[in-house]
Amino acid sequence: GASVDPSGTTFDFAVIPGDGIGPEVIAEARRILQAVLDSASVEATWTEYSLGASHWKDTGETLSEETLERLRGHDAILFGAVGADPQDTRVPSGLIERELLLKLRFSLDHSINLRPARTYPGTATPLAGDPEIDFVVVREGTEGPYVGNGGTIRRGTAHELATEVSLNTAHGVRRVVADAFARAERRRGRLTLVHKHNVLTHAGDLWRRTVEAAAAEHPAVSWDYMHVDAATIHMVQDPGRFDVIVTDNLFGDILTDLAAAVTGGIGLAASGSINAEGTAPSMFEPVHGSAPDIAGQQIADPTAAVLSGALMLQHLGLTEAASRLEQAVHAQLAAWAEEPEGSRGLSTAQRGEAILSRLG
Ligand code: GGG
Repeated sequence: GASVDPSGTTFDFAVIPGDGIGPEVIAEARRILQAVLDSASVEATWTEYSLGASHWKDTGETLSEETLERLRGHDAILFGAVGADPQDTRVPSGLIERELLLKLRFSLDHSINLRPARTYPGTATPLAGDPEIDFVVVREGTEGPYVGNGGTIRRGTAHELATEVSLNTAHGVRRVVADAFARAERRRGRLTLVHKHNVLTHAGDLWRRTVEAAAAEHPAVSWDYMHVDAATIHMVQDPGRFDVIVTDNLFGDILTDLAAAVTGGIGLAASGSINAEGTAPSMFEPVHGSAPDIAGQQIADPTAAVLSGALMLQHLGLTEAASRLEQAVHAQLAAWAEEPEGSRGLSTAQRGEAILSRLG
């Protein structure tokens, strides 16, 4: 978002720590965010919401209309991770992801899923020559094949038929493409449309024409087109070529996992689910899940949650606070990179403490 003068404004945050390691990493993100906001003299209130698999087991609520309405009133949502332990057969598979996480993204019209992919000091990529990577994937968040536009007939028979129709609207494509061009303008001025328009000709045509129209309005941005299969190769062989990638919901889902892998892991991957028109709060969360296998042990890395907090500040126009926070993370990662043991053996809270100490 554009920079704002935060004096006299109180930011009203909702926090959903969730399940597993969610509460552990969010506790660190929250105290670091509070410190950054304090030193910028920005007032903030935090309202914690108990939601997730544990909450569902306790109360039967996945996400009620009443909770959704309360969430709508906040400026932004900081989200940890949700999901049941797969061993726990009491929680139906996918219930929490569908009825909480996807419901939030659809109900709050999170049309833009933002996932920066970058290397940090000391993070080893699995790629030859450890290249420096810094691109952002702008994934459409409310359309494509994820809308539940399908059905099944003759289920269980040899002639079963299932459809899952991808939905692409001019409005939906236009707003994500506009966001991506605006980001490219603020970055290195390059945009890549990723699709598969040689096969998915109808949706591909809409995406391509939309990008062409937007390009005419953003002459400072140069753009190219890449088939999604080619994009996976380039992301591994030459990721430095990308600046902003814009793509649909499904391709974006897959590409952002690949992007997290090539940049050195999911432990640092942050994301924002953004309401483009500002009609409901945007939500910021680490890409990682609830990791029930390591929950409660204080060994999870809170960095992705902290960096998601930085994205939240950036989105709210608190640009200086966001870059101070990012710089603190960089400085601490660089310091660990110089130490023989690095951050090995440090608890979640010790890692948070270390980043906090870099805020100066
Ligand atoms: N922060 C992302 C998130 O919570 N995603 C849901 C998810 O992946 N759940 C499955 C899991 O926690 O393993």
